[in-house]
Order: sequence, then C-alpha cells, then structure tokens
Amino acid sequence: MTETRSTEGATSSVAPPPAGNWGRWGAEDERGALNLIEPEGVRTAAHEVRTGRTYSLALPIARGNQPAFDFRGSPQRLTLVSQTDAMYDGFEGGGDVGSNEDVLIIPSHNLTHMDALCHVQAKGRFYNGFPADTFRSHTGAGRCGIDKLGAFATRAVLLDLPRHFDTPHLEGGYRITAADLAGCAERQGVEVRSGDALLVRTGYLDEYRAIEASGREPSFAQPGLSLDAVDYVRAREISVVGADNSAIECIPFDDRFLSVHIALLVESGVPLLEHLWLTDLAEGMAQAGTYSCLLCVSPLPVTGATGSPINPVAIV
Ligand code: UVW
Repeated sequence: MTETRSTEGATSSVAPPPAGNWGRWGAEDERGALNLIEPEGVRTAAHEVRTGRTYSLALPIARGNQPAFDFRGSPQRLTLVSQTDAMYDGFEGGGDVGSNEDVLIIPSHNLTHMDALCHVQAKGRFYNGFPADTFRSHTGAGRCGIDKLGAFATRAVLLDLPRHFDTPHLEGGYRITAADLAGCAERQGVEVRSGDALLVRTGYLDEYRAIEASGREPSFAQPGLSLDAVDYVRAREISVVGADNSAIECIPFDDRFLSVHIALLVESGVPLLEHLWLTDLAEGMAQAGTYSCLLCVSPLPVTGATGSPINPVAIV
C-alpha cells in the first residue's frame, strides 16, 4: 500500500492501479488525461483542418426517439414565459412587445454527453485516488466534477469500424479489441498520436434509428470497447475517448460491470464522450480522404456535476 494523499482531513492508504495515471499530474489533479493536450498539440491540430467543413456530433435534445435509459428521463424544454403573456404591459411601450423564454431540464447522462471523472468510482475511489465520499447528494462532486475538466480542443482520429468491416453496424455485444482498432487505423492510413481524441464509430446509433423507425424494441446489447481495447488507448496516450454508443464499452460488459469505465475514467483519468453522432463526420472524412480533424468540446461548467450535455464540433 502507498500513502498517497490527505483529502478533506483524512489521510488514505491506497495503492494506485498498476496501469493507471494516478499521481502522474500531481496528487491534486482532477483533469486526468486531458493534461496530455499541450498548447503545441492544439496548434498542430489546427493544421488538421483541410476542407473547412464543420460537423456537430450531438444528437437533437428532444423528448422522444433518442436512446435513453428510462430512469434518467427525457430532456424537458418547458416554456417559462411566452409572447402572449403580456408581461411587458407595465413598461412604457411594452404593450406591443412580447418575449419567449424556456427552462431546460436535461439529464446529464442521456443523449450526447461527457462523463466527468467523478461519474464512476471503484472500491471507494475516483480517479487519482480521491475518496468517493467526496461526492455528496446535496453538493455534488467535491472532486473531479465536470467543471474541473473545462473546454478543450485537440486533434481527433475517427476509426470507422463498420466501414473497416464492411458492415452497416457492429452487432450488439461485439467486443472491440485493440487489434480491431489498430487494423482499422492502418487501413484508414491514419496515425494516432499522444494527446489525440479517439472517436470510435460502431454504427450503433444508425441501427438504433432503423429499429426505432420500424417500431421494434432496440436491444439492450451494444457493440463497444472491450478491456483489451483499453490497452490501445493507454499505449497511445489518448486524452479522451468518444463513441456513438451509450457507454463507450460493450454491453454486456467485458469481465465485470462497467469494467471499461473503471479502466478509463477511474484508473486512467480518460474522460468519455457518449452518444456521439459520427455518421455524417465519417461520410465527410471518407470523401475528404482523411480520418483526422480538429475537435472542440465544451462541457457546461456546472459545479459538482457528474457529466454535461455537449455539442462537440469536428472541423475536417
Ligand atoms: C453509465 O454507463 C453508468 O453512464 P454513462 O452512459 O453516462 O457512461
């Protein structure tokens, strides 16, 4: 056991995971692998822009027809005031002026979102060994909240696995391996570098939309990263992983519940971008003959939040 830290007055003895990043950027670090994105890398990433075409990777924020776990609920756009409320009547000249405003209630882990490093704990620890009891119901995350990650821009590489395997989508439950990712990158002729964002297209959202439109019930099983693929992410020093599925990892889970979340978020401090709409980007990249681009992501700086809706922007 290694004596690692004193947090909120309590000194804890905890061994860092053997393959992880605990302590790498200091005992107080809450940004994890985003530290791999250096200013020089961002300048280089800007040179990835070739066509100037911009792609939003977000799903529509709407009540229905989107993949969502029931317990999280649908997003709600609630009208607060509308132009017919005559609320400006008391103001001089206000009688013929109206305004519309709404209130948004959005579950932070449905739709297109970013997982903060406090989203998952294992054995009572978050990333960097912070005790899980630093998260409280009324205050949220005392450590590793989404507000600690901040906005970032970096070079991103898209690995389009359905195109690589010549299939419309990977099957539910398919476990993507390190060899799959390496083979796809080689076939696409793209190099993955330290600090890059890795975007993995499985075709899950395309399949989901087709099943939904046909009135059938989408399967719980999803294609996604296996634990073996985590080695690929770690070996290449990837800063953030995104995918078009619900949890980055395959469902049913590889080995144990949330195993890839634990390996990436908790042990490695790699934030996750989920439910990314990658199909248009994949098409645009294939046409442009490139699989790298500039990616800009800005989570809402909600203090203590476990995640945030995002509208990531890829510029090819
Ligand atoms: C879980 O998988 C628990 O949440 P998310 O989909 O936000 O990663």
